Formats: sequence, C-alpha cells, structure tokens
Amino acid sequence: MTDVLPGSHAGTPEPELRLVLLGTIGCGKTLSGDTLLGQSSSGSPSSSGSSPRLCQLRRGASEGRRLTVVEAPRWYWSGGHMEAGVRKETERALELAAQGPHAFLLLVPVGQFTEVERRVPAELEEVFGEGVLKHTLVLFTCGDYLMGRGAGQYLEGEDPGLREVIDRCGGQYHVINNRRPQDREQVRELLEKVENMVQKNRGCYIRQNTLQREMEEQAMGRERELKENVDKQARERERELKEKVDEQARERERELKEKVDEQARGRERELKEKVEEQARGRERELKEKVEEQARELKKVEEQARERERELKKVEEQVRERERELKEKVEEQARERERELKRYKVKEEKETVLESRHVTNTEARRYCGSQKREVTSNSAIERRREEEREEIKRGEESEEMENWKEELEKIKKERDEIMKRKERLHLTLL
Ligand SMILES: Nc1nc2c(ncn2[C@@H]2O[C@H](COP(=O)(O)OP(=O)(O)OP(=O)(O)O)[C@@H](O)[C@H]2O)c(=O)[nH]1
Ligand SMILES: [Mg+2]
Repeated sequence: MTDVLPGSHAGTPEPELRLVLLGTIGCGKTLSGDTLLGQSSSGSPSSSGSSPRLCQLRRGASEGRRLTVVEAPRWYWSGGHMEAGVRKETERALELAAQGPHAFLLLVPVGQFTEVERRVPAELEEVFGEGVLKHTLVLFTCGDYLMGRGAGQYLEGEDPGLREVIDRCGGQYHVINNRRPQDREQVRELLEKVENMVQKNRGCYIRQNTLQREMEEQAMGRERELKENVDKQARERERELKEKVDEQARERERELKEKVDEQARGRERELKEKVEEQARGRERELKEKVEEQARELKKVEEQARERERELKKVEEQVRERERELKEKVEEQARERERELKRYKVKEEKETVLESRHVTNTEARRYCGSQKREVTSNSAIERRREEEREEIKRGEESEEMENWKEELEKIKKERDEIMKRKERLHLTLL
C-alpha cells in the first residue's frame, strides 16, 4: 500500500512535498492552496484549466520546501455517494501528484461539519484505496471562527462524528486561517506535521495494484507469522525465564527457610540449654538451701534439747532448793520449839529456886537483877537470831526469786526455739 521513497528528496536543494487538497464545495481548497504557496490563486498556473470540476495543479516554494499542490474538483454527491465523474476526476489527483502525494489534506471549515463529511473517509478509501487515511490529515479552515479558542475546546463542543473522522485519519489535524495568509507560522506547523506523517508512514502514498496488494498481503502474512513466531518464542522464553526465576525464588526461599529453621533450632537449643542450666542451678540452690535448713533444724533441735536439759536441771535445782528450804524452815521451827521449851523449863526452875532458897531482899534483888539480866540477855540474843533468820530468809527468797526468773527465761527461750523449729519444719515441707 505504502512505499518508501528513499531518494525522493536526494540531490535537490529543497525537499519536495506533494499535497492533495480535498473537501466538499467551498470548503476553502483554493484559498488554502494560496496560503500554503503564499500566492494568490488569481495568478496561479493551472495544469488543467480553472474549472472547479477539474483538478487544479499548482507548484511553488514555501517555508524552505518545494510544494506541489493539487486541488481536487468540487465534490458532487448523488444518493449518498460521490458522483462517478467527480470520483474519476478526484482519482486523477494521484497522477498529478506524480510519484504519489505525501499527504491528503481533508478540509473541513470550522463550524460546518455535516453528515456529508462523515461519509468522506469511506469515500476516500473507495477512490484512492485502503491505507489512504494513514496519509490523510484533517485541515480545519476558517480558523478565525474559533475566536481564540483552542482546537481541542472546539472539538469538545462539536458533533462526535467529527472526532470519529479525525480518529480514522490517525488523529492528525491542523487549523488554518486563510484570512491571514501572512501568518507563515501556521503553514510551517502544517508542513512539519505532514513531514512527521511521511516519516511515520515511511514515505508518500502510492496506490498499489492487485499483484502488489497480494504481495503486500503475503508480506503481511509472513510478517504476522514471523511476529507470531517471535511472540511465541518470546512467550516461551518468558515462560522459561519465569520458571527459572520461580525455581530460583523457590530455591532461595527453601535455602532461606532452612537457614531460618536452622537458626530457630540453634536458638531453641541454646534456650533449652540455658533453661536447663538455670533449672539445674535453681535445683542445686534449692537443694543446698534445704540441706542448710535441715542442718539448721538439726542445730535448733539440738539447742532445744540442750535447753530442755538445762530446764530440767534448773527445775531439779529449784526443787532441791525448795526441799532444802523447806527442811531448813522445818528444822528452824523445830529448833525454836525446842528453845522455847528449854526457856520455859529454865523459867520454871528459876521460879522454884527463888521461892525455896532466897530470903533477903538483897539476895532477891540480886537474883531479880540477875534474872532480868539473863532474861534481857536471852531476849536480845533471840531478837538478833530472828533478825538474822529474817535476813537469811529474805536472801533465800530473793535467791528463790532469781531462780524462778532464770527458770522463766529458760522456758521462754525454749518456747522460742520450739516455734523456730516449727517454722523450719513447715519450710522444709
Ligand atoms: N473566514 C474565512 N473564510 C474562508 C477561509 N477559507 C476560505 N474561506 C472562504 O470560503 C469560501 C470558499 O473558498 P474557496 O477557497 O473558494 O473554496 P473552494 O473549496 O476552493 O471552493 P470550490 O472550489 O468552489 O469548491 C470563500 O468565500 C472564502 O473567502 C478562512 O480561513 N476564513
Ligand atoms: Mg476552488
């Protein structure tokens, strides 16, 4: 369908661009040609007269390019299709743009999109063959009607059919204002867009005959086959690569898991050993403590027994002392009884002696004084003896008190020891 023209511009000082201007009646083909060429149509040469029913060919130089501009004839429609004569004349534009046009410019005035324009892409394919739309750019004339709006904004408010037409033409469009032909920037931009399109299409448009089409189809078939093969191989390679990557990932995961498991096992082992060591230490400490407590208990029991022995001894001593005291007191009581008897007997004897043998007063006085003296001496002696006894008794009772205190103290100590023993027993249990 398309053909690369490698040397189409070679050896020429300026590149050449061949353009075909198409569109419905009065869409601005002639004026746009003027703007592109920077000429006025009134004085332009024409290869086939100036009839609007015929193609118009004009050549010139513009913006550093040699331009060949072919204006297609006025389009007349019949029954929704281009009239046969018009179609034929339109087809002739290919011949005029010898070696094939670099671009078809489909002109649509701003704000004048109609149902007719919607049918144009299909008509163009019928006239020039499949693939023509790849080389077609929608050129909006009457750009001054946009009143400063952007083309995008204009398209948003337009019939969606216009967007469809643009899409069918590979999304390529440009706006031109033929009321300002001196604005060369708009021309430069358009020519650059055309050149990009040529580059993209790898050359100008050349209509193919059946053989070429078949060859193209075969080439396309081969290309498709090749592409499928390449895709298949790519998919195969991708699958292999993916499997390899997956396998590597699995392997890595396995290794990582083993490593992690190994680390976990090591950690667990260490932890277990540590716990066991701690348990052993704790057990050892406990055992030592128990043994220590048992030893202490033994010691305490020994102390308790010792205290018990001491207690018994002290109790024995207390009992012995009590016995001695009792005997002494009884002995003293008996002694006093005896003394009292002796004293009574003596007194009786003295009384008898006094009545029988002594007659004179002196003698009696003497005897009386003697008697009083004796009486007085023995009373003093007795008194002293009593005092001594009292002191002795006091001392003894004090001693007894001390003994008892000692006894109480030992009893308390024993009780303390017994309590401690109880506590130790409980701890050991
Ligand atoms: N405002 C404005 N009017 C334009 C513009 N381009 C074309 N026209 C007007 O549109 C009318 C038709 O312009 P032509 O260039 O003769 O259109 P054409 O497609 O050659 O017409 P036919 O050859 O008869 O089919 C003229 O009145 C032009 O002044 C433009 O950019 N702005
Ligand atoms: Mg015209």
